[in-house]
Amino acid sequence: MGGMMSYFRGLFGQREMRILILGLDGAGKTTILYRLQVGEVVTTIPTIGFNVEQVTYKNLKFQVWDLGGQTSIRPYWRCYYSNTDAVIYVVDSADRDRIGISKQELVSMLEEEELKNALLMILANKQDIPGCLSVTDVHRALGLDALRNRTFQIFKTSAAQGEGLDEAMEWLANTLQQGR
Ligand code: G3D
Ligand code: MG
Repeated sequence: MGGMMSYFRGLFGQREMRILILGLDGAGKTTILYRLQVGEVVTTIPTIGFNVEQVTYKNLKFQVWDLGGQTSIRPYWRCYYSNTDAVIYVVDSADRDRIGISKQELVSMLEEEELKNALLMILANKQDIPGCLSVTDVHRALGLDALRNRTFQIFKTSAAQGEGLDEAMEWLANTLQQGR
């Protein structure tokens, strides 16, 4: 086992761990999923047509879909929320126009009862793009100071360049292990 999955070593052999990778379209979620390099990504289109990408590695299950857009399909997301151990919330730091929408989506997601015990890891992605929001800007724009009763951490990443993901995954794996 190589790369960043080695951080998760301590979690193998335990019960299934479910990790959701969420954020607006274009944030970099699919890129991150492939960066994990844990095997074949399977795309399914359940019920009324939103893509769910999934990859399973040992007892870790990563699932990805796009937030935002149609509110009519929102209730169907709930089917995927139960037993979630962690949410990786990906933000396009260069998309200043939609950071407000990204915040709204984050806030409504965190109101879901099924996610109340899930860890939250925020990735301020696309840090390689000149003029992007800094990690401090993203922190502020998402209103993270107002978060209560939530274990969370924010990291700056460039999924395209593979930067920052190691450190983030190390935090996630360690924090998941502590709460096990
Ligand atoms: P999504 O799955 O959240 O919708 P994707 O997002 O992973 O499909 O990424 C959307 C686009 O952003 C892709 O470009 C991808 O290569 C790019 N991208 C992802 N992460 C980064 C990053 O850290 N920096 C930069 N500069 N680009 C990134 P295309 O051109 O394929 O649409
Ligand atoms: Mg995608």
